Amino acid sequence: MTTAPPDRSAERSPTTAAASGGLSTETALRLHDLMLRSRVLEERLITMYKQGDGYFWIGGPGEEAFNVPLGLLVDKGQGLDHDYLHLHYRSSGTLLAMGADPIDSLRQMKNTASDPYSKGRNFAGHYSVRKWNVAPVSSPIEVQYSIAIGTAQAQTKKGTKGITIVQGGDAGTAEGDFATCLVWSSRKGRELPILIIVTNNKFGISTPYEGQHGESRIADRGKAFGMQTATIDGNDPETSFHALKKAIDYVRTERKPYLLEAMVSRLHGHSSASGANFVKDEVDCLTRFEQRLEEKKVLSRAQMDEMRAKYTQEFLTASQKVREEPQPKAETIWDHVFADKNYVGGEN
Ligand SMILES: Cc1ncc(C[n+]2csc(CCOP(=O)(O)OP(=O)(O)O)c2C)c(N)n1
Repeated sequence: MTTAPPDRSAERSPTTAAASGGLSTETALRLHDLMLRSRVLEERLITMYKQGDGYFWIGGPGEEAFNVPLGLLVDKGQGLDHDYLHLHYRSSGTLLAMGADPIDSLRQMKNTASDPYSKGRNFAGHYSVRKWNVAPVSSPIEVQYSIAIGTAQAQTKKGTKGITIVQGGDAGTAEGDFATCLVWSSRKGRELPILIIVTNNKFGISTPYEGQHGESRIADRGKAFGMQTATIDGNDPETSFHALKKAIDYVRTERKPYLLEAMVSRLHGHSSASGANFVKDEVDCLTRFEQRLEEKKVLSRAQMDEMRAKYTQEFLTASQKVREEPQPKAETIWDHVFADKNYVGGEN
């Protein structure tokens, strides 16, 4: 399968025209293509789960407008000179924007031996890519916030331009790991280059955000630690793109933490545990963005429908291929459990 979104810029009007507020037409098209691709990928994963080609689904429909710009803006690479990503289980848009092959997400859903993220061990959305510094996604929520301190400290010690980016949900910020991250990243004179992201979809599993938080904005908690903070509409790709760029530039240049809260939607509920059906009363970032692109005559409805049909067919074909791929062999059960080398220390 191809990983790079097709370049369709030549099909349309001047490429530098503002397609959507402050975004160039090229960027708007790139964001749209990746958001759509991520959405269709998640729909395929849900279908696979419902057809018995997987045991559990959890993923990112509703977070694309934020997660795709994030993937486009990171400094991708291996080692301390590049950015480290400690993501959560809704980060498919970020991975696709970084150039991940969507078929690999299907492989993880089907738990095939060819799954590059966990070799068939973990369930959907648990990405792990050493060559891009994507640390393994953890099922126990929010632990990534304390793990992220380690890569940020290593980057500081080595004096690199790389930064650490950590992301998790709103409910998990009630846990100690989040507080640990705030404390360790902001010690005076020893600040760490961490972009701390909270994607706030206003729910834990079934616990509503209202009633669980004394603060009205999670980002405000960073102020007590002297951090730069922002709360943004994460359903708007343009807002997200600019806010992420500003935050990433700040952390990279100042070598200090930044707490960014993005309000997002949860478009298929929490996971397969809550049915994974489409939720109609939440803002759909893709629908909203497509309406804007249509109004600005950047893309027609027919073009977008055609793209969706193409991706739907592409992922259906990919899921049929994955169904034929073997599961891990029983004798490999102890493989990939513990690291056999000090990879962070540079052993390869
Ligand atoms: C340490 C831990 N406690 C509880 C759970 C069960 N659990 C899984 S997802 C989830 C909700 C997390 O909500 P939030 O942090 O807001 O992220 P969201 O899933 O909404 O993106 C919970 C409680 C878990 N996986 N790990």
